[in-house]
Amino acid sequence: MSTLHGRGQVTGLPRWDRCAVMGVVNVTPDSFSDGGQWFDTELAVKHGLDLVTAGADLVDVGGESTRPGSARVDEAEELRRVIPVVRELAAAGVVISVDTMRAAVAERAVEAGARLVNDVSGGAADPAMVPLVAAAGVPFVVMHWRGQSIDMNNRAVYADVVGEVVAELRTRLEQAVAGGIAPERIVVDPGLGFAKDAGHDLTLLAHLSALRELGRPLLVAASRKRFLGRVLAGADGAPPPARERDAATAAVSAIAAREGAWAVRVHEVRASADAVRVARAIEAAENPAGAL
Ligand code: PMM
Repeated sequence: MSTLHGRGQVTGLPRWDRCAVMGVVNVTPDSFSDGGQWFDTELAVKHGLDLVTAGADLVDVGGESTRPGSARVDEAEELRRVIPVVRELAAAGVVISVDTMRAAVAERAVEAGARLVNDVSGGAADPAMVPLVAAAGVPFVVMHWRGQSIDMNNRAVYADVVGEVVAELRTRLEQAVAGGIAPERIVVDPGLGFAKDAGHDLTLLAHLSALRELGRPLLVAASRKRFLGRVLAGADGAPPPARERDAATAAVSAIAAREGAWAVRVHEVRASADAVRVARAIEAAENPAGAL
């Protein structure tokens, strides 16, 4: 079944010999899965360090919730939440990614030590983002996005979700490259749950190899998302709470790693760190010559 023809490498980041694990620190009061838990600089920093101890290769720090229906936070508040956490974790030697749609936040985060800019809008929300990332020379995550979270569920309309997501991501990728970001610094992400219903997310996961046709490393961020709640729902149709979706998240991590994903983005790191190691061991058994 393997589609492992190399998961790719991202210039400007360490090279991992397996699917990497990106741990999430949401410095927000309202993220859907862990909102409020780390809404304090000291707690957020400690949580980031704990994620590294649990096996995270890099830590994604965000200060704005993107859950469906959420409104934007203002820039000053986003900076206040994110920058001290990025600075302290980077100073401790952690590879930091900043999850932001704002160029000003990305800029300050990079100055504070962030090494990757993770923009869920793929550069679409802020026209200053692509030029900033190009000038800073840092890697950039281009996620599939069809508009702000406040009304994104209305945009979950596709005739062919895989074909449309690939085509729309390709356009964003080309715009990022045209704006000066080196292709070898770009990661692509299908944006599970963003303008997608559970069926769309599952279909995309069933066709990860189509996304890899974009020729860039792939980030898969399934952690605790609604589609897992739907899959795990009991007979009454009620989904388990977000925090009870970590075993299912790790199952996706194993599958994504086997499908050649470059990284998985998860809230609970330990199980996914184990999952990507198991996938790596199977890969090594499959390709004893080590063609990664
Ligand atoms: N999802 C969320 C936040 N940031 N970044 C990327 N690259 N891909 C995603 O799918 C993504 C993201 C929302 O999840 P959270 O609020 O639970 O962190």
